[in-house]
Amino acid sequence: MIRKSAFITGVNGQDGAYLARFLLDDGYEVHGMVRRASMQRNDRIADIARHIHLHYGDMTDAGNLLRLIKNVAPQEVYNLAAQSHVQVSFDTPEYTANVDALGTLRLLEAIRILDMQDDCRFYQASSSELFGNSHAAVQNEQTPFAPASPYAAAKLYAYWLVRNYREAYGLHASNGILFNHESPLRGDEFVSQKIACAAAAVKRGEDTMLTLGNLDSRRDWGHAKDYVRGMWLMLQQDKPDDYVLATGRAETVRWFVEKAFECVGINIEWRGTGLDETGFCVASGRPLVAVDPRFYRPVDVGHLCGDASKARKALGWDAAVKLETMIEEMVSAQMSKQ
Ligand code: NDP
Ligand code: GDR
Repeated sequence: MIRKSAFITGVNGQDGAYLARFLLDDGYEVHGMVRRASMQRNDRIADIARHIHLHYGDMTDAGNLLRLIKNVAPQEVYNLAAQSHVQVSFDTPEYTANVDALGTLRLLEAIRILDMQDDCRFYQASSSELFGNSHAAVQNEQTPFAPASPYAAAKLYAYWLVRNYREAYGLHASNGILFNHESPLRGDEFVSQKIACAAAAVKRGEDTMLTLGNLDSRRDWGHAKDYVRGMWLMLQQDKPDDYVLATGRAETVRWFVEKAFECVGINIEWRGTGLDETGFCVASGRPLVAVDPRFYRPVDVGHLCGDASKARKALGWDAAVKLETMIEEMVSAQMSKQ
């Protein structure tokens, strides 16, 4: 039997690591692109690295991407590489645009120049950040976009390019408009992992204070392993399309803190408001959580909650992992780290 081949940019990121496992389990030949100067090295894929064909590359290097696509000749391309931190995009807007927007253009152009549009399917990691502050209570594929960061603006450019290459050149290219998804492999600088890490540290007896930005922000958090299955499903359809993947449930950052600390047997009580809001351990009275304006964004997206009806109907996709279960998994993974 001929094995299908897939090429994943950002293979050593959270989603890349889950997707690579998923595709290997399905019998794919998996190729992944990593940067020579990667900050996270290949820790997330250490256990499967020998089964993946790893290639050095960078989304800012068009010739490199062209050569990789030519040599690998994949049937499926998953474009997951990105400067993916929203707050960092305010500090590095041009770089974020270069990687997230122009990087996608370079990859699509490689496929077009090589005349591979009939042999290769393309997945683009689009984001619920496209909706920004659209003020819709629940967002779906029809909700107008209102990007509120350089990251979201760059992702919006990539989103439209994907639709344009689909219409102009007949490329099987799909956007997955994914709401937040987390896991024990989530980067330390994202709020879910930061909270899970702090809850475990307090449980271990460390003298630490969790400092956060906007506690009122509401997000629709799912589990990465459910979401990579959705990416794959999009590329198995006869026709390309754009799909929202979400759980349909939104909670605040404050709620996430309470649940994560409950996992280690600590109840949090909030006192004060705004910058003075502090989370105390109910049992000991010790302050454990404080607000630090350094983590405020110039503009924040206050409420994201997705409607994945289209993906449920067309792809048979659903978010299987319950939010509470995922938080327990993340805290427990942090507890087992020393
Ligand atoms: P991560 O930040 O965990 O991974 C990003 C990956 O991109 C890393 O492998 C990183 O490698 C790579 N990368 C960054 N810059 C470059 C570059 N210049 N050239 C090549 N590779 C690069 O993100 P996630 O796995 O969480 O997300 C995957 C994708 O999905 C991203 O595009 C993200 O924007 C998008 N997304 C994520 C959501 C989520 O909730 N997780 C929701 C919606 C969209 P390195 O080790 O070298 O830094
Ligand atoms: P997000 O995720 O910006 O939604 O982007 P993040 O976890 O960074 O923030 C979620 C919300 O929490 C608030 N927040 C904090 N965020 C961080 N990182 N650190 C803090 O200390 C903190 N305190 C409060 C934020 O203001 C925000 O409202 C993620 C990324 O994976 C993107 O790549 C992806 O596109 C979107 O999810 C969907």
